[in-house]
Amino acid sequence: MSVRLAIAGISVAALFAAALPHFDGLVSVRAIAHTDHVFAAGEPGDPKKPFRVVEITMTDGPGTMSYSPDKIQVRKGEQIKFVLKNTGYLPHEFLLDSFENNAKHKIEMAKNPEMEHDDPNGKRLESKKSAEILWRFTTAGTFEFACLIPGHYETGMKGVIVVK
Ligand SMILES: [Cu+2]
Repeated sequence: MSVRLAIAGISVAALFAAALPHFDGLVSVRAIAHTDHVFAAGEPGDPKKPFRVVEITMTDGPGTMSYSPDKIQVRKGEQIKFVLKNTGYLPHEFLLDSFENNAKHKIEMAKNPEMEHDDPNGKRLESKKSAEILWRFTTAGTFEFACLIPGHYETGMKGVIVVK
């Protein structure tokens, strides 16, 4: 009996030892797939602190796709609650990042068009759906929000946020 328990103890330890490196591997692969963030445009907001609401509508029609508004100005340190509404017929996304990160991410999306986003700085919305992102802009600069579903950015789904 005691021998059997000892064997069980060893196998459990071995299982943990084997599982841990795999777990680390999975975490880092996911981080890479979701574009090496450290967020460029600031950080996820704190719902207990004041925020300003900015509603952004995503639309599509014959030969057009856009956000309205597509230019937003915020103060450095300000929190914005983005209320995103997809009034179009297609799915759209809103990814808030640096121009550089969005450009890299766009290449990844071209390889994996069905990549879906539900991140602190990005959402994918089906037609007629809405979602919210609360964000604190901690860094001055010009940032971008974009839909990286193949073809959408080129058709006009991009906008600019100036943080001063
Ligand atoms: Cu789109």
